[in-house]
Amino acid sequence: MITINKKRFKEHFRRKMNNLYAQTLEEASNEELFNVLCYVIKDMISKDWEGSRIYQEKAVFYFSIEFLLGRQLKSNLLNLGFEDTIRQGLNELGIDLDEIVESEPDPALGNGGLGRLAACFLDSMASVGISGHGYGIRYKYGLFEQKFVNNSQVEVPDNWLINSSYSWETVRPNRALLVKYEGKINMEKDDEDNLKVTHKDYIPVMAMPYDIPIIGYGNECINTLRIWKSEIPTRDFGKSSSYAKNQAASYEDALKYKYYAEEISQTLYPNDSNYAGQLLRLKQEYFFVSAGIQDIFRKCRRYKITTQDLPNKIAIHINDTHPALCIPEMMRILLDEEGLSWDESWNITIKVMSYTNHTILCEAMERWSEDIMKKLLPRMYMIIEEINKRYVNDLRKKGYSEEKVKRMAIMYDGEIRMANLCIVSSYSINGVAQLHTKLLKEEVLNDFYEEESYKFNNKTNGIAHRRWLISSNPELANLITKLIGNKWIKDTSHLKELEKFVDDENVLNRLEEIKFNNKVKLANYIKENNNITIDPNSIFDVQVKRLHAYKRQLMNILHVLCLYHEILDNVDLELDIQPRTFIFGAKAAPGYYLAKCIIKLINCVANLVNNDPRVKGKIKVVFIENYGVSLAEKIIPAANVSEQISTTTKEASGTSNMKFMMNGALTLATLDGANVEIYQQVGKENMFLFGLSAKQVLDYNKYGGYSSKDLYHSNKLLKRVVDDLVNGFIPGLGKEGREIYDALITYNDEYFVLRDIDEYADAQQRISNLYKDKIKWNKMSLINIANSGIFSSDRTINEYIEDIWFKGCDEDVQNNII
Ligand code: C3B
Repeated sequence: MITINKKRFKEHFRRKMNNLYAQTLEEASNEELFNVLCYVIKDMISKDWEGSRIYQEKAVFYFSIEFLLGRQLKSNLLNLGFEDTIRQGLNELGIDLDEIVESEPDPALGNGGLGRLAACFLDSMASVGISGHGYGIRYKYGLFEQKFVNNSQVEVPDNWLINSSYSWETVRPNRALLVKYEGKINMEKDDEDNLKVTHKDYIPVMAMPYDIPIIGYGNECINTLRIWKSEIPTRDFGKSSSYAKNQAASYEDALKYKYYAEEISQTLYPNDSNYAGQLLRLKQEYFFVSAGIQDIFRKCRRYKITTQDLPNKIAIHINDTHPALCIPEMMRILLDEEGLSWDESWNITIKVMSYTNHTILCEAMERWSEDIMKKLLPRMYMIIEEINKRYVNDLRKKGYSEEKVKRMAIMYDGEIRMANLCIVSSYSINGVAQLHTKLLKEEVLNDFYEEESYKFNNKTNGIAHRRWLISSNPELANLITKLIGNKWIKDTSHLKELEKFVDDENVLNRLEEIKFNNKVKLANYIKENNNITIDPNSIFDVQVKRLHAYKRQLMNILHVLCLYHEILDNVDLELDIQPRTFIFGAKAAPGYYLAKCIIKLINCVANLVNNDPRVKGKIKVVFIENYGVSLAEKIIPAANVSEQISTTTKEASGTSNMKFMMNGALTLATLDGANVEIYQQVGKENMFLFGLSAKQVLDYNKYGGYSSKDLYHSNKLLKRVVDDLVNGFIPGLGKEGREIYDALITYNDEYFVLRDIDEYADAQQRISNLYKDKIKWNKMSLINIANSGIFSSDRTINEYIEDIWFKGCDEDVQNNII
């Protein structure tokens, strides 16, 4: 058990400051104080961290191209149970823990939902106490920092490794590995007629591991997130390749080579749910996959795990298709290094791999050109080709039509479809919410589902409630513990016991007071950073997530424009409008023009509305710059309304919906993604539902019949706000307005904004009416909190463990192995 003693902590802290910086505490900056505290904590956990690396049980390796960790200090202190002692100790040294917390860099090694989910899963794997580790990339630059210049988004590099290092990480040069690109594959038979495969003339890149400890809550489990940095190989490694030797010949070539290697882990691709197909991305994907799989084999050899025993000892999880090359890379090692036959290698691989699909958006599906794969990763290409050949043969033997075979093939028309590769080569395929999984089974992956239905399952996403409630909303967490004890911290199903207090006015008032306090804190932040004064008595109506047309921030802002017109039209009547603050936070992918136009629109409408005295502060619009994990922790606890308004069928799950609910916000939603499951928990009387059903959207997509133009011409209010986009009504909005207008009218409104906006406005009106009845509102808020327990990622991870990782390969899969 890791324990702490205040006196010893203080001594340790002073000593560490002296060791690291040769200075006194008084001379130190907040950043230095953070670094020192971090090293002190690492010293304290080092024994347990070492211990957790010994595998007594099955180990899970979670491969993800993104891990959106957020700051670690507070959540580590919480999980270790050290916060109070350290706070007091530091206090006695004249140091404020909260200031140190704010000076920790926020590693943005992810874009949004997918990366944040991976981070929540790491927290939960450690907290439920399994040996579960992450493999990813140590990007030098994380997701860009967003600035607004003249109302438009400008991207600034996120130089989070200010002094080239991050205090939580430990670099392990003796565990560096080589990843091989390009070159030629030689196949020769040796004297005993065994096939020997060698990779010649490759370009070697060294993968340097950096380990970050992942600390479980209230247990001794400390797992590892290992992220790899790309470098030119050190001399020992260099010897192994003729390439490295030749490159050293000329200084210029050596520089080029350095660039080639280092570029790989230089920057995170800033695309969320959008496939760009660039060569560098494929290099990144193979880079961390190859290093990770080699690392796993090295560990297995060290612990004397035989290849046959691998499926009993390890589980490899492929988080979306970005790490799909895990499959051919594992095959490569089994075939070429371990000398196993194809069938033996395949049998092992398929029993180890599981895969999660995170989206049904067509534009997000990875498809690599065969030519690129062949040139960059010749051995991977060969293995994928063989998997495809066997699979297609098998399908043909079953007598399927050529049409169907074409749809299911891994390789088709010069492209490699990575989702198909994952489906064919894994024993488990899961979606991330009930509706999403249903759509995978019945629509997008229906061919595969009909073929191997037993592989498909659902794992509804979850969130690390320790970070998203206990750490970021301590007042609420304390109230909950006061009311129902602390069992809920380990097992969130206990939150249900809060329902006992649904008629307790004291509790409801306290709930309101806590929300108000959080709103004041957020209002202060917004005043300081955006110089906008907002009223904590107004409804805080929040939409924070990546900017994407399907998420429909556009519908939200068009509705604001409707309200603005209503106020102006009735300026003499003193409309009885419930004061509202519309809060947005969203980054757009730098190349996503429409999304950037929508950002500009929101900013321009904000300026217009906020500065018009006739509005009398009844509505305000705030777009908070640079939304990320740290900001989310401030914004979510302060929200009254959670906007989850995606076009039904398009949002696979959503996770901010769960965070808001757990913090007592009421959800305004379409029945999309995990909103459906929120609805199952609280019923329609405790949330605000509107919009097209999944079936209606699917039918429109299949059979047509939707005309946004007709709606525009038949609905005066709609026509008015859409025309505002192009008639100069919104100062500062130029050609961006036309772009949005075209998306809505000329291109028939792909995401049904105009179709849903009336119902959306009605739902908003219901919200305004209800907010007047504080008791009723607070009751609903309590019911939401009480029923949010199911959305803890501990629940999700336990399901992954039971149904996938520890259960292993189904008999059906085994019987069906091709
Ligand atoms: C996201 C989806 O868009 C969300 O609905 C989902 O909640 C999360 O993944 C987590 O499952 N997603 C993403 O952030 N990036 C992708 N490339 C694909 C999906």
